[in-house]
Amino acid sequence: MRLYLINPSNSLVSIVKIKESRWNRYRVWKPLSLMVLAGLTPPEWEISILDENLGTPDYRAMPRPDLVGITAFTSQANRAYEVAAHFRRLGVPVVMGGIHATMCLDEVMERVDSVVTGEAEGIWPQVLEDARHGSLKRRYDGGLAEINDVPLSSHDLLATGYAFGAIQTTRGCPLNCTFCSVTAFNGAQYRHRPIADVVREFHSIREKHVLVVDDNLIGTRPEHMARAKELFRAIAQANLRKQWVAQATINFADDEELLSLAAKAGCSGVFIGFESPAPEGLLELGKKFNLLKGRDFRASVRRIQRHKILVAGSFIIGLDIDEPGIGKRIAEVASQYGVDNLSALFLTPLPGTRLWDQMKSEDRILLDAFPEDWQYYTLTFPVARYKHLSLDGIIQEMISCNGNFYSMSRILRRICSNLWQRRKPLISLVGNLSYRGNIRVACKAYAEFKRQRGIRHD
Ligand code: B12
Ligand code: SF4
Repeated sequence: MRLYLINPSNSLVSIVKIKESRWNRYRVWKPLSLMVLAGLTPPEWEISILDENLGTPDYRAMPRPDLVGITAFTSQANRAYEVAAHFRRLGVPVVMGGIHATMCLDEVMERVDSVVTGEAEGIWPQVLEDARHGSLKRRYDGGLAEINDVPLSSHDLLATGYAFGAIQTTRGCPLNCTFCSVTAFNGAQYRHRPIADVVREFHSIREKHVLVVDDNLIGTRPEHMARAKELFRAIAQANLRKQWVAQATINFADDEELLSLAAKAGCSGVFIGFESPAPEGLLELGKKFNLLKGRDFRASVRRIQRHKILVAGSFIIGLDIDEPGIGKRIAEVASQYGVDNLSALFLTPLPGTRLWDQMKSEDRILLDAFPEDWQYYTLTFPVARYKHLSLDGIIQEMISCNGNFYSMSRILRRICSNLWQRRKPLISLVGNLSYRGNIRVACKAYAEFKRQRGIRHD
């Protein structure tokens, strides 16, 4: 039995455009969901994982599979349907799962043979068994998986072509920010995998650099942090010689022992969601957590960096409180905080989020010709009506934000400070040049987006 597991690409996503900016090579990440599915698949299936981010396979030249499984974020849904249509025309049954299938069940049901909602661990073997007997059901629901039963992913199936491996150690987030789908999809309870499993899986990853995909590796409560410390101790003891990056909330900065253990375990960088330079912005996004303890963000960033861990900060443009000038303000604030990289994203109502419900009820979702318009739900295009910013206006804010933060003079200043503090100047340089290179790619994409939508410069 031959199984294809496919990660569809979205050609509008700049980080997969390696030809246009070679630095993007370092930012194409492995589709971990498909490696998890492969790990759950019994040996009688011959599995190929096809990641279109590395180039579109010539499906017509490939042997006919018995089953196709497709994963998709919302931004990949369009392409997922094209791939599904191709295989269905050949009479091959297609199953789709992942975040988009879960949040937009009806739309997906119309376009594939079977949909799996929720996490796959508890249900995938059943789906395969039914497929083998030609009795696939239209819908399966995996719900939330029993985290102790998450098997080791099949990392060997996607061994080349990536700068980073990928691993997951926890699922779920209690914070439920308005714009984020994680709480809706993975639940509010913070669930962690057994540490021994994580260490064993780390061993099976060939890449020296690894992305820990957890939404918040350290959690929010003291017991979460105690577990993170235990994990870091175990990774350090295993002497894996890996460098890894992860996502965390800003409280990562509050515990010296945690930081020191993370660094010893190989943590080289952390993505932190600062989201808005204004406290009212954080309240609007439901991220009150960042406001706790009257935090000094600059001092927090410094504390992390002292352990030679790079900090990438993420901010959102397009909040109801955001007015013209917000792009430059974010660039200034991110520079003041001292982050090594800035990732600015457009406020985007993703299906299943509180923001989606709110914007839908206020009739503010502008790009709503679905499924075609899903391709723009990459957080790198404006898709809604923003309170104080027109579509052209918000695009100009984004260009100003990135142009400002990634000006050559600012990059040089950051790299000098990295050199001075012996904090991975080379990695920081690659990150900065990758973002800078993508400004050009983004401007081209905005011009095309505006042309298609008939938007004129304000
Ligand atoms: C790692 C990650 C990335 C990596 C992607 C790596 C990759 N190639 O997959 C990078 C950094 C590139 C990335 C990019 C983006 N991401 Co992202 N990302 C994540 C993150 C943090 C983890 C994903 C992951 O690997 N999880 C671990 C695996 C095991 O879980 P899983 O994917 O959910 O898979 C399970 C189930 O969904 C199911 N399943 C999944 N696929 C399938 C398929 C079948 C057939 C079956 C049966 C089951 C099944 O089974 C799996 C096991 O239980 C998630 C948050 C999250 N917690 O999921 C956000 C998340 C998926 N990203 C999100 C977004 C918005 C994006 C971007 C659009 C914007 C951005 N800048 O972040 C881009 C677009 C990428 C694109 N190509 O279009 C949103 C997606 C929401 C949505 N409705 O689409 C999420 C949920 C975060 C959020 N804030 O809401 N992302
Ligand atoms: S943005 Fe981060 S902190 Fe907020 S709900 Fe999502 S994962 Fe949790």
